[in-house]
Amino acid sequence: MTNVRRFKTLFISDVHLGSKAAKAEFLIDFLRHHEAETIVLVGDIVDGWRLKRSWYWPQNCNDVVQKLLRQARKGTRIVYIPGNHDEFLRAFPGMHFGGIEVAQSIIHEAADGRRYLVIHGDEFDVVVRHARVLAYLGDWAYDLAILINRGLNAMRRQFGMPYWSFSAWAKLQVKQAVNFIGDFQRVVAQEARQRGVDGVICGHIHHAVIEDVDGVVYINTGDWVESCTAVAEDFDGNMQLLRWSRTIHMGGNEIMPEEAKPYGTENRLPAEAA
Ligand SMILES: [Mn+2]
Repeated sequence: MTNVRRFKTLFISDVHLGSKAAKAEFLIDFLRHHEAETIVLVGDIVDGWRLKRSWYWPQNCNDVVQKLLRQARKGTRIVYIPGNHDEFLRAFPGMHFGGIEVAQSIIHEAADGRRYLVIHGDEFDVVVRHARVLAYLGDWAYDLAILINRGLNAMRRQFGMPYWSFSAWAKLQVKQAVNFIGDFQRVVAQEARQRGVDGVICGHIHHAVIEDVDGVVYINTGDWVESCTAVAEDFDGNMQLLRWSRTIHMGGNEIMPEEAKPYGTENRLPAEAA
């Protein structure tokens, strides 16, 4: 029998369904063993860019969608915050489909009263890329860079241009890539501070972690391309990182159970699909 762990909230991002790297089977297995009152999908769940180039949608991608829709029918609140790879959904803020609500970003109030800004994170790509110069120039430059980022994305959408890729850039500029995670964390934490919340929950850079960044709780949900991580809030408002490391033997049906382990803070560079 499967034993199910119940949480107040689950945060999941960067599944990249539609790309061959997506670990859909692992996510289905994870969802079988974890339930929550609310599930927040923190962007890049579907990889629209990949699908546009060539259609790849095996049955297990449907299974993930079905599983989530079934949860919604059973009363789980599901919020979908689009990322840059599923930004086609950004045209529908406030929309509901199959019981799933779409939002640009949300403020999540945890059981302990702490408030978190929940956002995918690509909104700050331009800022992160030029974080060092901007820090030197000051607040006005930050604000301007965020505006430019928004404008560039709108233009790309308009002309059907592919999204500028973080990981491709990070690979080209190895030296900067080393500083990249820290820059991203500081920029996102600064946004949270400006909005007067206690913390931020985001995805995008495929680097799962919970840590204090300049007095803000910085939480990154990681991904289901490599690390298979999610963030769970218990009924007291405690946030924890879950890593789903069960081994699935695809040949037979047997599953080797292994406890979901808290994810360490090992340093690694952003993965392929960010
Ligand atoms: Mn992303």
